[in-house]
Amino acid sequence: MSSDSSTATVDTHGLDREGLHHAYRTMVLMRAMHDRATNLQRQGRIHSWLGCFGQEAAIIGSGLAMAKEDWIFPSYREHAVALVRGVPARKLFDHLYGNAEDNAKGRNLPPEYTFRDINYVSISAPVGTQIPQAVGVAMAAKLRKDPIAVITYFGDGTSSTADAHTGMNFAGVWKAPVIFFCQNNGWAISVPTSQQTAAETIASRAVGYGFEGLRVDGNDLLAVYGVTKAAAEKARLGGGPTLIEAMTYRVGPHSTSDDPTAYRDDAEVAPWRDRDPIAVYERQLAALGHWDEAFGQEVRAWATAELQTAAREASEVAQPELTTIFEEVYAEMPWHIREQRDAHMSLRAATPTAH
Ligand SMILES: Cc1ncc(C[n+]2csc(CCOP(=O)(O)OP(=O)(O)O)c2C)c(N)n1
Ligand SMILES: [Mg+2]
Repeated sequence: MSSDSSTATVDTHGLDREGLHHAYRTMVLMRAMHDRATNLQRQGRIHSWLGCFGQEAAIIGSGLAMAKEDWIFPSYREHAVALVRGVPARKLFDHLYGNAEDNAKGRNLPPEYTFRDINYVSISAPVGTQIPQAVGVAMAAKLRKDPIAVITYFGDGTSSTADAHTGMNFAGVWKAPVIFFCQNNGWAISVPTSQQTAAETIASRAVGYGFEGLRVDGNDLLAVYGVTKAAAEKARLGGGPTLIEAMTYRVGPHSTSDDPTAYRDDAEVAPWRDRDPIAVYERQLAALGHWDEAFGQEVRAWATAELQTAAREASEVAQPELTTIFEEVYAEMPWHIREQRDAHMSLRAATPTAH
């Protein structure tokens, strides 16, 4: 399914000019953030960075399709879903710096963002754990008769985990209002998608779980928006789960610890650069009369300035108090944690320079 401007008409699936531009700004911001955060990591200012270079359409198109009340169970590349749901870039940097204003107070690994006010739930490091969790929340919503949908994101590699099977099987049996959004980006670090499954597509697995599965051009924001919106509406109306396989490509490295030249040929990457999701979307917007080069430049300049300010401000915030590592796991601190905290405090008092 594609709504590229090379086809006769561009279907906006009901998005007005403001919504279209909001998606565009978020895409450009996310792309600029990739460069900014990579540089900060190389300078040793942040610990690590996992970007979504080349996957902005899949992430932002699907995120935009979800309603305010819906719940998001992301993997580690979907921070742009938080941006498109109104989280300021500054909050992403607070997390990357692990400063005192980071929602996780520096206690999570850098891609484990958490934004409670927009129902964006933090992941855990083992891939796939978010999938059964999302199904659980979807089931709870169904039992409570809350008319909401839940979306969970994962990659082609993660589609091979036991958690993916458990989550999808359970959701199919109980008709949970959940969308399984698989970003097939060609790679799971250095393992190609061809080694994940003998099935022709990941989407086809949905048949075995008793619900609908479909593939979408993951580099076409409007196509992704359209199918995700339809899946969310179906879920809210009691129609059960949908598996969406968004065909895209991880143009950048897996993370700042990865060097993809060690395991893939640049000839494989080149065609995807030509199908850059931002360029695809710009052509669509231009065909609708909502984009020209001057507007593109204005948005790029805005994004650069926005990120400079956000990164600077976050870098100036103090580190969290060390005692916060003992807090907020239990509503009331149990004795053994209190003992550890007190031992830690005495040690610090005795050796003030050692942490
Ligand atoms: C259970 C588990 N196994 C292995 C890892 C190490 N690991 C982290 S990311 C990753 C690749 C996942 O690939 P994919 O699901 O395709 O997502 P992508 O990185 O392409 O977005 C692996 C193997 C992990 N975090 N958890
Ligand atoms: Mg992958």
